[in-house]
Amino acid sequence: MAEGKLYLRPLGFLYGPPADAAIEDGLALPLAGGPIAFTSAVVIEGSPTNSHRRFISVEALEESRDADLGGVLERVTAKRPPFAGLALARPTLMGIVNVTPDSFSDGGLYDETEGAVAHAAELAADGAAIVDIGGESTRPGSDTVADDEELARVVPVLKELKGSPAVISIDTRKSAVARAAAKAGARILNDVSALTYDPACLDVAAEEGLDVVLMHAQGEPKTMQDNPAYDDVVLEVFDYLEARIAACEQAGIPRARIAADVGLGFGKTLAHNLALLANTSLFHGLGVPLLVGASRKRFIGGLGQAKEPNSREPGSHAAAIACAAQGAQMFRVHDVAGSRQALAVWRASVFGTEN
Ligand code: 7PJ
Repeated sequence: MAEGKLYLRPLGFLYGPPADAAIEDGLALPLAGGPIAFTSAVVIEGSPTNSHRRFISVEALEESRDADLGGVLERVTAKRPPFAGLALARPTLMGIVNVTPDSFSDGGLYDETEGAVAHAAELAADGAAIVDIGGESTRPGSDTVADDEELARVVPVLKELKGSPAVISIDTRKSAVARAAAKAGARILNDVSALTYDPACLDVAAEEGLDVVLMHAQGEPKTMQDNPAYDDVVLEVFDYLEARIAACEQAGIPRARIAADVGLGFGKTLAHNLALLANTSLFHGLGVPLLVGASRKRFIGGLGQAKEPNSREPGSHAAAIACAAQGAQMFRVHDVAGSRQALAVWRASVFGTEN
């Protein structure tokens, strides 16, 4: 048997009254303290290069709860405090607002600012609890943008969004942008490099009191899809995010202000993305809320034969539901109204009630 670290992948999910009854009877445990229960799990022991898996019921898990298993079980089941003031009791949407130059418009920055502000207001009206403002494309193949350029794109938008009902998130890897965004009212720092591209982001988040989303990526946007490789993508992404959470805590960002994201499409093949999606529940072992960013990504285009990004909505909704069914709390999406509808109908159907 492989000796080493223990990971827990909760399975056998229950929703609504059966979940409450099974928890009461000691046959299930709550997933991240939320309304979903799990009745079994895969215990993974070892490391990304050498691991052993065994299937176990929650009853047996409770009986064999030793010191090692107890730690991960506590993190998997504990209730999460609100993130950026949001309770997360039901699927929470982060609407995407890109403030990157539109090649079909020659209106300059004024038009871009107005367009982004209007788009953010629309997403908030559609039900986005969070709007994520980004001035640097980090899609595969993208080049980096200079600090000044990124600041010029996002700061006017953030200033206009003061007083918005949505929580404002800044999607950046740069400390200067994160600092300016915090001063202009942003509450969340969403960093696709998990505060590694510019380590000063750690201090900015701590000093400004920003909540942070830590996302895993392998490599740089320009080249990350060239040849992504892992021994075990699920365990490696878990270990990475766990280490980044520890780095944040050390820098003075409390765990209650951290969320984690596996980074679908960021240095990942189709097989890697699918392994991460199928193992979403394992990431509750990080002890923080989970954010999923599947919306319109290339892997959906491949699976769904949908070449145009805006034709990938049905697949995007399906991926979000698959993750919500495993207890993921937040979803970064383009189509807020459609996602809201898909998740509301899924939720009402499995819980058997509108509320
Ligand atoms: C993500 C992101 C994601 C988080 C982008 C795109 C590429 N931030 N920023 N998670 N993706 N947290 O939207 O296709 O998946 S940019």
